[in-house]
Amino acid sequence: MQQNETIRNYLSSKEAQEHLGLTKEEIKSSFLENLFYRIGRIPPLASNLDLYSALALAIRDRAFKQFVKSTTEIARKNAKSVAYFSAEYLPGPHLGMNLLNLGITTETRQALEELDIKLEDLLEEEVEPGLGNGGLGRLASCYLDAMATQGIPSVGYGIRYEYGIFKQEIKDGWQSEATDKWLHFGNPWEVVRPEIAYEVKFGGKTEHGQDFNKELHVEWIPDMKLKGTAYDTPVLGYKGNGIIMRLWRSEAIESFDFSAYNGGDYYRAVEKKIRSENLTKVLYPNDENLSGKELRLKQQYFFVSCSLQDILHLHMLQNRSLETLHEKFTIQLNDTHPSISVAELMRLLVDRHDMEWERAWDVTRKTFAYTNHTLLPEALETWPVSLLGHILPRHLEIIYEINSRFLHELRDSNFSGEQIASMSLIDERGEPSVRMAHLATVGSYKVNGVSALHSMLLKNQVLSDFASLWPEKFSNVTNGISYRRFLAVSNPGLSNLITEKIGDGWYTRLDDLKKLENFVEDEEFQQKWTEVKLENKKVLACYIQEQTGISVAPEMLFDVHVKRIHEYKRQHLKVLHILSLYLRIKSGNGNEIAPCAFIFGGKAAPGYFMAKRIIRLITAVGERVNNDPEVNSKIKVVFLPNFSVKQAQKVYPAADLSEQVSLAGKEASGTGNMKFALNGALTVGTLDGANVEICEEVGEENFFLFGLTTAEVEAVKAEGYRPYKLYEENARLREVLDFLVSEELSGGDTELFRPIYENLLQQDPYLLLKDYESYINCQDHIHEVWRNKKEWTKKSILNVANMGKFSADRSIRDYCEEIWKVEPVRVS
Ligand code: CRA
Repeated sequence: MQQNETIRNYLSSKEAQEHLGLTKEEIKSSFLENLFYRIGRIPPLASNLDLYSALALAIRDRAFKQFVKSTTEIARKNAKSVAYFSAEYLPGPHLGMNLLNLGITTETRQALEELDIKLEDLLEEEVEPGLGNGGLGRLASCYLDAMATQGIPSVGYGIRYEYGIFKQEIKDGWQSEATDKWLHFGNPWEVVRPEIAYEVKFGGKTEHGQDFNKELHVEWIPDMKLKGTAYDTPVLGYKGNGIIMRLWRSEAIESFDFSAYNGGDYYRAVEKKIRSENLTKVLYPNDENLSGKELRLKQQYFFVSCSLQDILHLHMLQNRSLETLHEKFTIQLNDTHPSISVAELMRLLVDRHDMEWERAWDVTRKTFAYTNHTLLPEALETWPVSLLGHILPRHLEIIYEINSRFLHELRDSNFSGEQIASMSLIDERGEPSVRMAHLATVGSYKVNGVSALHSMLLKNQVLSDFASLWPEKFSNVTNGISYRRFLAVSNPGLSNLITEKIGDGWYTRLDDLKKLENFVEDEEFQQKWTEVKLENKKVLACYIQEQTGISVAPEMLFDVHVKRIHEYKRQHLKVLHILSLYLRIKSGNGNEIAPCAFIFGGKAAPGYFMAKRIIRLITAVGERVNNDPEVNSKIKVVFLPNFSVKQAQKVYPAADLSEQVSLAGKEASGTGNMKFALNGALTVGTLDGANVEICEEVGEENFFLFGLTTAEVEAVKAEGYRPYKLYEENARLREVLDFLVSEELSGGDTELFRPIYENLLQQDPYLLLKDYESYINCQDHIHEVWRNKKEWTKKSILNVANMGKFSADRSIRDYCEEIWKVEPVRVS
């Protein structure tokens, strides 16, 4: 306590304030100091990487300072905190964001200029941590940013993968995967905390017996132990608080097995170390697809166990009993990946802290809340009972106990035998397995979906019986994004133009953007708006040229489809559209088509056959189109390799049209859709995920809607969908589909795209053929509107003006008010 007092006094002292180093001179001297003393270089000999690292270290220190201030205040108030449990994060580059959050971008640029260094060159040096697959990981990072900004006491817990999401290269038109060595040149943003480490056990058996007081006691005797060490990265809020992302790295408890070493068996001695470190080596690159691998379950348990032990430790520093845990902590489960937490917390409370089962269950159920991010059956996690029991024998017993009590409850209510079997935590059909979504639902006080439509479907379909049992448990929090990253930092042109008109209140007051509506008819403003977009398109065109060798004219309509490659996202529907244009131009009917660049980007899971074929299809279409002088002044096709947050920040500002064309009912929310619209792109989309709400906000007249609704999709499927019939009936569609297996497209190998062709004709699980006509007509309409530049610009302005709802700050407010009941703690 006395130490806290000292720290507090220091932090509020003049000396500490001065130490913030926010003037140009202070930034310069801190930068140089870091360059000399921590990097060991002088400017003339320093590489850009050295310079970047020195600047990053200088900024990181300021970021930690904000964190220390916030933490001191939170501790003083003993305030309730949020622990966000996520197996994935995609923070994106830190430097630009941290400069913005500290309010020192201009000062830093000037300080560097005086040393003949360009800030932009250093920003380019940063390698981002690719610790996630896509939307879910990026969402977690947007939420940390929003929690920090709003002063929500919070920590983001996760895994420090040594190799993040693979680096995608395109070789002969195919995706190839290379390891992502993001730590190769060091990571100036993190601090390792060797003293914050916890032991984690695996395997072995349990022994049930009595303790000294003759109480029943279970002992878990593992066959392997390792430790998790904390690596902290500060996450700054806008002009204020700081929180941390705490990632765990697995290590051997002892770095050498000395008994083996002394016996002369050196390799056996290091084997244990290597085995332990392997656990957090690599991220599983599957987005919305269960990997089912033992190592993946171990990773999940590892980070959950470290994080829960950390939380219990922190709780006990200030509180006397774990019975009040839920009053001081709420834990948000980011999908089911961390859902083994429910059993682990029970184990820690009951086995380690001797709490009675009922009491522990009450605390557990009041501590966790669960967000579901997908309804796709192949993404709903289940673990074979045999595998779970082998790795976590005690947890399996606990899950059985939870289940037996839960089923007992159900039997007392009016559920049928069939319903009870389908709600059970154990799926007994086939090989028995544990349904992680059920474990998370039963063990949480709240369950939410990520858009209004998705939450509704979750409640009415996937978890409908649970929703009828506990209606008050279910809610919706529509996803949101960080405006500061995806507009202020990544699109300075547009962001300055907006700020000139309405001030910079929009950085934190979401609805401020609405004021832009007052300028929608202002011709000068419209003019500037188009100029900014054109500038951004020029920058992207250069980047495309650099990365792919393809030249696109900035005046073309930039029609962009960037996201993970997945059949349900229907990148191949876009390809069918492009092929229809190609054939139209070739047959001399292309006059109505506006010059257009189709830009794709996104990674395919390495084992996902169809997704990889779709990439090959896009590159083949590109080769055909871009090299045909008859068409290439009208259309161009680009596949940008290695989509990442850093690359995304270049792409969104330059897009005219955002493709959000998933089959209705399949995309839980989407967040790319929000980032595009925030940067003034118009959306062509189905009524899926958050598209529904975006369309509502910006108005149907400013959104290009097409395709079936979820209800229509269900009806089509119920009737017995026959895609082949559509192929037979629609000559234009037939021509396009047949082109897929033509020699002309595949360069002679007509088998190359046959799997896609057959899939569409025989099953078409995502109803591309059904939505085709509606999509093509919508695209024709888009080209018509595009020709009226003024109309287009007005729609673009209105899109940005109405994006307030989709700020992550709003989402976090919703979580705080409706789920977490956590109050902000602000520092000055
Ligand atoms: N793949 C959904 O598919 C959603 C994000 C974040 C996803 C997206 O529609 O925007 O989550 N689901 O909520 C997911 O990861 C495990 O499920 C995604 O990113």
